[in-house]
Amino acid sequence: MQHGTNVITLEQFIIEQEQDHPEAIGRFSKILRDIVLAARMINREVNKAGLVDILGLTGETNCQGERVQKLDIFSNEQMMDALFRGRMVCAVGSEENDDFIIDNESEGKYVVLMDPLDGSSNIDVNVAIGTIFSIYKRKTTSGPLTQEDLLQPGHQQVAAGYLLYGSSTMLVYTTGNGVNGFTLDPSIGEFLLSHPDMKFPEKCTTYSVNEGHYRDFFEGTKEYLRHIKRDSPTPYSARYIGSLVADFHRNLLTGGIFMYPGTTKKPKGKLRLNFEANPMAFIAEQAGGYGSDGYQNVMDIQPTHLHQRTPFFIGNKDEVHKVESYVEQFDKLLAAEIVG
Ligand code: AHM
Ligand code: MG
Repeated sequence: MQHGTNVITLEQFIIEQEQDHPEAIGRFSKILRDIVLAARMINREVNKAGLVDILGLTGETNCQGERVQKLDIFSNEQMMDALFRGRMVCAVGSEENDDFIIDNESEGKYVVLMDPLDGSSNIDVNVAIGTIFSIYKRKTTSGPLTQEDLLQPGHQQVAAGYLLYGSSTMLVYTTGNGVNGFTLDPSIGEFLLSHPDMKFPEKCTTYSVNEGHYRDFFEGTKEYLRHIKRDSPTPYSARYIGSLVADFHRNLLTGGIFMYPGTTKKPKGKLRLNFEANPMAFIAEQAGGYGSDGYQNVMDIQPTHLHQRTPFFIGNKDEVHKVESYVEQFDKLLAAEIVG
């Protein structure tokens, strides 16, 4: 479609997508709008986090025994409120809640999984953080929700995206028709299409991993890391922010691989399959990249519980396949302990 101006707002873009792909987009564009509304509120609080008393620990711990910060709770509440108010969703699974929150009254057909504020250790040091979301359509058509509705493999996602609260605020999302990025123009309060049809650059130039854990990595990961440092004609750059959204986003723009591997202490690593790995893998795939647990596409894993963790390798497709080949060679016998 032709535009008289170069500026396309998110709202205009959504409307055009609905017209061009009515079968693919359907009603979940309403959910996208609800998420963006919540994200604007989160963004506002993130921007003044250093100024107001919302910064700091509540003293509580989340269901996985990790410390919870006030902004996490605020973000979770904003997302929950916006999603349930919109009435398009019947259940939401959040990194901040032990179990799914289910609205039995809702006629909504969608299930949302989210990490309302990812990279929480970076909040109080003014480093980029993000919100990650993943949208599924319920499988059953009526009656109470079943496990089949709630815990679907990632390749069933109908949409996924993230908000990045960085030096500028961005929304990057896919509905299965490529990946598009929007930057918030704070002067008019609108997200504007700034990164149409995002694709990983051909060359992988960066690796991102918390290498402080190197001694605990399994041999396949260690050998891959030795390989890229030893054999690469041009050295890779090491870049690690410690916020998945920010690390992934940089690699998507510049070419790179992000890794959160399993370790001898935590064979399944740290990241969550449903809230972090699957949505990022869907976005990566739509941008020509790939997300793996070292053995398989993470989106092929049938989740068995909401807070399931997985080792995670994501970025340029060939590079992630390269990691898989090292895992295959060195860590094959560990698969039973790690996979799924
Ligand atoms: P969180 O959901 O508690 O914020 O943890 C997830 C974050 C990711 O954004 C990031 O990739 C990872 O934890 C960093 O972990 P580490 O500090 O162990 O390197
Ligand atoms: Mg997280």
